[in-house]
Amino acid sequence: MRSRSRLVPALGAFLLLVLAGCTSNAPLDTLDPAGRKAHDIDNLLMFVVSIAGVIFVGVFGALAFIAWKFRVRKPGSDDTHYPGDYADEVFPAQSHGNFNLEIGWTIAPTILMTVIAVVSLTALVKLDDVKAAPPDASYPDMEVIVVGQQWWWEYQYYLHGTEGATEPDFVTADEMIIPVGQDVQFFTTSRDVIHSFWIPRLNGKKDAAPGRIHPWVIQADEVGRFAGSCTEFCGLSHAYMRMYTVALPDDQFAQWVDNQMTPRTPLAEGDPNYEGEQLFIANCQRCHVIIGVTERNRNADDALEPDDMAMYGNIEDYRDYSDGTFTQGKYTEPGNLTAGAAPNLTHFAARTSYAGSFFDLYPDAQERTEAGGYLDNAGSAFDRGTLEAWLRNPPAVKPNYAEGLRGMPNLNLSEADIDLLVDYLVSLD
Ligand code: HEC
Ligand SMILES: [Cu+2]
Repeated sequence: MRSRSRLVPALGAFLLLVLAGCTSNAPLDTLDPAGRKAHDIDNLLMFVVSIAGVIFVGVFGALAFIAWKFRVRKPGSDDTHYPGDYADEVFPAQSHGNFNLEIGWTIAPTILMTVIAVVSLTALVKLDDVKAAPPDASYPDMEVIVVGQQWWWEYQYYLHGTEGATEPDFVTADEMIIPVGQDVQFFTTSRDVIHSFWIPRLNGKKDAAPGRIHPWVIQADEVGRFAGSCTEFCGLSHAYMRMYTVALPDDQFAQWVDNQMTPRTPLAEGDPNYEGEQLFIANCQRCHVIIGVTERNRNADDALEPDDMAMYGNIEDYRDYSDGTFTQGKYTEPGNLTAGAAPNLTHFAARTSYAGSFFDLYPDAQERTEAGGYLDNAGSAFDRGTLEAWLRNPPAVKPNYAEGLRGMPNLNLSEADIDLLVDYLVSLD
């Protein structure tokens, strides 16, 4: 009775853990590889697991068999009777030492471990090759700098490589878009603490550390929207720091790039979103960039307010490192294109999720992308209520530390202003 009373809660806890793996809002599926590197990892896993599986079944099968076969029997059967303390128990013949058996169970595991080591090391060396294979792509030199920060990811696209470039061609957040089938060379880094970039269906994990640039490569076999998650504990909202990598057919990728490269023009008075844009300029441009609209881009030479600089506190630290430590890649300080510590919103409504991909802007995005319609946001219903809630009080829906310049603060906007801002934001396609 006592052992059962412990077993039930233990089993319950175990089942809950198993169930947690079934979450459908951001499936992190390591067993369903969809990229070159993920296949290499999966092959290694399957190889080791099948050997381990056979051994598991053998050992535990033998254990179960022996436990059953030599269970305590009623005395008086034909087995040898051991005249010890347990006079009523029946023991099998006892033996000590078996040369062949001992040699066997030394050599067999040694051979097995060697085989596993060779296969693992071969796979590791292969995985350690983080150079993109020569692509037959429309952007053969494209490189992306992936910047982790508390608690979202920024992507700086260099269509012609980082070498010699001073600024990325464009900057986006939350969702990294890649052309399907092709290797994309990217580099991870961080603005604050250590994060780790992980899209389980496409590749393993890569740390994003401040002051360092880590090369990494990603590729997807099929068109899709592949969920990921920050996988290095990075503070308060670590659990809500997610991302997607979206693989598009070549022509759609080019279309997406064209759109991202297009700056906005300030709206004319009388435009239905004119008021929303003015509210944005008044309330939001001290942190966010909209290319063509916000101050930082209209006059790049403008000195930033001290308040703004505070938002970039860690970038100063970063500069100190940047002289000696960097061997590859570039990292853009807040300038025309990077917003610093807040997402660039120039094409906010061209993404399908926001705030570290914790909220879906378009709830149908997953199925739509798989059906080839990632770019069709304009024709889909967006989740207005959640976006309103975000503007009403960000820390209430995604914990942050805005007073320490981590995350978006509550700006105490009126309901009317929130309405206008939401209309404006979803017009930024
Ligand atoms: C003090 C700086 C600051 C101000 C001012 C600010 N934001 Fe933000 N905003 C942030 C930060 C930081 C994030 C990223 C938060 C996260 O993902 O957890 C963010 C995220 C967002 C996002 C999600 C973007 C994405 O793609 O993930 C939207 C939308 C947004 N802000 C809109 C606004 C609007 C509208 C205003 C003005 C009313 C505004 N913000 C003012 C700092 C700011
Ligand atoms: Cu993180």
